[in-house]
Amino acid sequence: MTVADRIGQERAALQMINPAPFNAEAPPEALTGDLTPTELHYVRSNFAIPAHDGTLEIGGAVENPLTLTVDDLRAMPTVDRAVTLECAGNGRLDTRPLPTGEPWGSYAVSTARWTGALLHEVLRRARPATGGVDVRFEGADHGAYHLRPVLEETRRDDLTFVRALSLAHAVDPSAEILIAYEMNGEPLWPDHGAPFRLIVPHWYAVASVKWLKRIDVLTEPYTGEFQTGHYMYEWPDRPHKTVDYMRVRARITAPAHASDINAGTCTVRGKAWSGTGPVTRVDVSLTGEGEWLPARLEPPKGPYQWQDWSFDWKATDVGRHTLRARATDAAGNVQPDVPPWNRLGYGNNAIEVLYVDVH
Ligand SMILES: Nc1nc2c(c(=O)[nH]1)N[C@H]1C(S)=C(S)[C@@H](COP(=O)(O)O)O[C@H]1N2
Ligand SMILES: [Mo]
Repeated sequence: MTVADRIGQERAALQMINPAPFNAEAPPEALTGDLTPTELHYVRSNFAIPAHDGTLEIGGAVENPLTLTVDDLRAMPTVDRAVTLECAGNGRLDTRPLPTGEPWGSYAVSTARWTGALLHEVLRRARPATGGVDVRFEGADHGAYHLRPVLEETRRDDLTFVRALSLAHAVDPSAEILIAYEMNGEPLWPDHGAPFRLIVPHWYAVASVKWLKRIDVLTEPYTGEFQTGHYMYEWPDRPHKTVDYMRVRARITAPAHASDINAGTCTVRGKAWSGTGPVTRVDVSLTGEGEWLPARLEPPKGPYQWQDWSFDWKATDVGRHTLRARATDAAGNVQPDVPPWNRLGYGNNAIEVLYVDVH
């Protein structure tokens, strides 16, 4: 089988949003389990899958520059974490006016088990020099790109995908940022960043740089296109702000939208997650407005993964019913009813609404 055939097979079960660069949502069943099988994990790439020579350079303001291979990373202490990744553009299609950017529905979210070395241990070996501020992560992927701001939209013929984190975040052992080389127990697939990628728990997945090629410690704050141009909340009424933590959100996985169910007890189920603390409650509404009823919420199975919730609905009234689910996290964040509009359509965590017909 050719590489192209294999990649085609790996993509077959996804809901395509864009063929090139390939962007695709998970199918609805991907949200039912604790972990999303790799072939059902959403894919978001700004450029085509790049060639990668298998080495990772660590340099910039460090005392001990390094070149690592996947074997070097495997020789370091191994950490294994289930991490929910959500694209900051997930839900963009429901925002009005509709911004430009990939028209994501609500399935650019998945949870995989990622295995790798800890970023803070790699950086410790490289010994950041005093005066370090940010850490820059460069992917091997690049291509033509339309830059922000919109008033002066210009095209760059060849831009590389680069993101940064603060040095304090990057070296914080409790942040557990991974340089992952396995996903669900297998070497990374090409669409998910082979041979290795960053995994930044709790952050919108744009921070989790795929096809990682270089890591540089910087003595000035990083201001690149994917840091301060795109992936910014351009609020109409507030200062612009970089996209960071995943906003609290619940999804309903059963019953399906617009489905027919028999009168009787119907268990409404779903997932809930947040980058700003565990989800502490999920409430369900059966009227489309008004009264909220507490759902059963399962405790987190790990620090970075979505939680299950369920609600036994006595669906005895025949007819059409509107269901909503609303999550709250430990920081007190609650989902809004209406998408919080921003120019590029990021962070839509509005309450999901669906209807079902009881017969
Ligand atoms: N090198 C590189 N890394 C990247 C991207 C990219 O375009 N290039 N996209 C980011 C975005 S916006 C998301 S949502 C996640 C998607 O990861 P996945 O395709 O494994 O689901 O990768 C992030 N890492
Ligand atoms: Mo994303």
